[in-house]
Amino acid sequence: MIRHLFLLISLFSGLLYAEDGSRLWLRYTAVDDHTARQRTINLQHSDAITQLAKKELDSYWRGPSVSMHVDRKAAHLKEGYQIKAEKGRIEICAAAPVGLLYGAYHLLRLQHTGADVHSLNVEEIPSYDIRMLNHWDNLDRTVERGYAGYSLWRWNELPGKLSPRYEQYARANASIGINATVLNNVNASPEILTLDYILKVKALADIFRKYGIRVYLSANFSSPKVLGGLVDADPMRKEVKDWWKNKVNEIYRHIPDFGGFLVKANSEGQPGPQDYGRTHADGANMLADALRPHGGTVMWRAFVYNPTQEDRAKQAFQEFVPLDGDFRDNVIIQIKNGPIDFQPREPFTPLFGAMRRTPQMVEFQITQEYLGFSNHLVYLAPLFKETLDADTYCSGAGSTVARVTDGSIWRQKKTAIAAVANIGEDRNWTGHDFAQANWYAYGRLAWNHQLSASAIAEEWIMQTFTDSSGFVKPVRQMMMDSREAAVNYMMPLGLHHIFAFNHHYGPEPWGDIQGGRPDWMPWYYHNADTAGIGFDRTTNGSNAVSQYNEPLRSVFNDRQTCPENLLLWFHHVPWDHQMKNGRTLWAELCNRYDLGVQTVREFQKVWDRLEPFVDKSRFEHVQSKLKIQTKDAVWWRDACLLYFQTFSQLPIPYELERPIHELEALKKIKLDMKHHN
Ligand code: BDP
Repeated sequence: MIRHLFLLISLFSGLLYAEDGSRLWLRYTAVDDHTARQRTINLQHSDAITQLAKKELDSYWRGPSVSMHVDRKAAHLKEGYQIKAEKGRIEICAAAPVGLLYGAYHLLRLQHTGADVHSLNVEEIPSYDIRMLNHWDNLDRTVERGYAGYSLWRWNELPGKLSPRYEQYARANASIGINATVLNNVNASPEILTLDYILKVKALADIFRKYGIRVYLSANFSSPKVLGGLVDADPMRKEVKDWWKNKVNEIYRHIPDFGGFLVKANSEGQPGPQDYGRTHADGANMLADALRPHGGTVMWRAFVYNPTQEDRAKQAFQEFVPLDGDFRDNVIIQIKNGPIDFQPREPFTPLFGAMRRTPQMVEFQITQEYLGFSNHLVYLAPLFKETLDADTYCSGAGSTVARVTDGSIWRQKKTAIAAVANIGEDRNWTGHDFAQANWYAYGRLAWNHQLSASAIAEEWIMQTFTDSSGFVKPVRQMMMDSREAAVNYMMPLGLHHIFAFNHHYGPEPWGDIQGGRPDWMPWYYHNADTAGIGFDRTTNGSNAVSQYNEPLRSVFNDRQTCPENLLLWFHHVPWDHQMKNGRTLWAELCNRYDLGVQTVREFQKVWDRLEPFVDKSRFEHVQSKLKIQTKDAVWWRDACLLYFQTFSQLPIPYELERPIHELEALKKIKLDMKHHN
């Protein structure tokens, strides 16, 4: 009888929640009346955020009674919280209302990861003040580098009609501590700043506020010209400054907690202050002055480069370091983790720690522009951690990127971290069910950059799938291995940017467009010739190594000491160079590509064995994605090895799988993907 009942219930809940991934890691089930009567959720406050915290616990908390209170005196907690559990009661204390909401989600996370909640002594203080997602969403609802369908923001329906997904989005973010969102693409349309759009943005901001999330916008530097009809957008002209002040005031009239602007200026064809002979600081400060009275912030991007003779990897440093100290204190320089562009592996950008008097923040990319879109299973927390834990040596050993940006080395008025979102309108939000883990992991690391990638993977798996160790262990291992696997089958040993032009999906190491920008061409980066392969960034080459502090400069500069996973980033290396394991460079390159392929084949085996643990639809979804990933890995390996072999003139080691493609056939593949550069 009980068995039947159970079956019925699971059938029913199966109907309620088709396993389409839409519930993300928030797969809470409502408590029944009996459980609810066993405990109380106490709260003295009446504001919307704390009421929401109470509602979440009322609905889903199965543990002992909880009382929550805001203690303004506990300011050191910032948006964090303390949780104490003893003698059958739990207390959550926070300095800000949103801290209680985060505390509530902390308890629910413990509940769903099988933790003991009867004895707790937790204090959580977020690593960064602003924990932000950047959406590259256009106003026509296409998403630049987005692989999960159209934009969530239905601009044509806003502000009148509100999709239920806006609130679900906010809740998912709040559950991992994300408190800021930039709604539109950094390649910004000026239109976003028209009153029409401000009212649409306001409608979203009104929903997000209850979840502690502030809205920011990407601003097009030419807006005063395009929208205001001014003759130019010169940041030193009073008329231009006034235009921005009025615009900012108008925004705050509708959105009193508006966060500020994100700006891509003088980069890849975007307008900026340099169009008028002004500096990045002049441009950023003008916007900062307009935002200051309202407490707003400018995130000014350091992703700038021009098709000059100079190594692209050096340009951000060259442009920004001389401006150190010139920026207002409500400007933060937003710096991509690597000096080129979100590659499978890059060293950290040397700008981190090079500006002592300028607030800095990291920008990661969650959307997998260079990592197989939403087709490849690539868990990104190890990549994020690699950057955050990298030592810049800017203030002695231990000056990690995390510490340079979280205010612990140099004080910053506000600290921040950002990542380009992978979210779209797909039912499962991110295209690949496992890409949800990257959104999740980013949020968790933005909250606490000390967490380990493996621990985050584990809690995500338990909440998203099941807590059975027969499932958790192998899946965690697969996730932990996945980033290195992608590096191996795409660009091992420090290779970078050998993607197909434009869409960045498949391999195109031979890529060359007559008259095209060299810094968008694969050969610019791999430099393969009969002597060897790699980009010489040593003191004899482009000298990018000199932008790093000692001892890194010397370590990177010497082929013998350079970490092998960055060897071809910093060196042009002869094919017969002997690697640490005794293989030649050529043999090692072949081995790495092969290892990448073998690893994803292994993922297929791991996943197939786990079928009993997973619902049918998600099982099949991931299974079919793994097939694509394996095919792509073979494609990558064959394309790169066959092409590089035309230079090395050496056989692929005979113990390795043989290529199954012809180079000439691979060269003909042209995918129809509509994205620029
Ligand atoms: C590159 C993307 C391009 C973005 C640019 C950016 O290919 O679509 O506009 O970065 O970050 O990775 O501005």
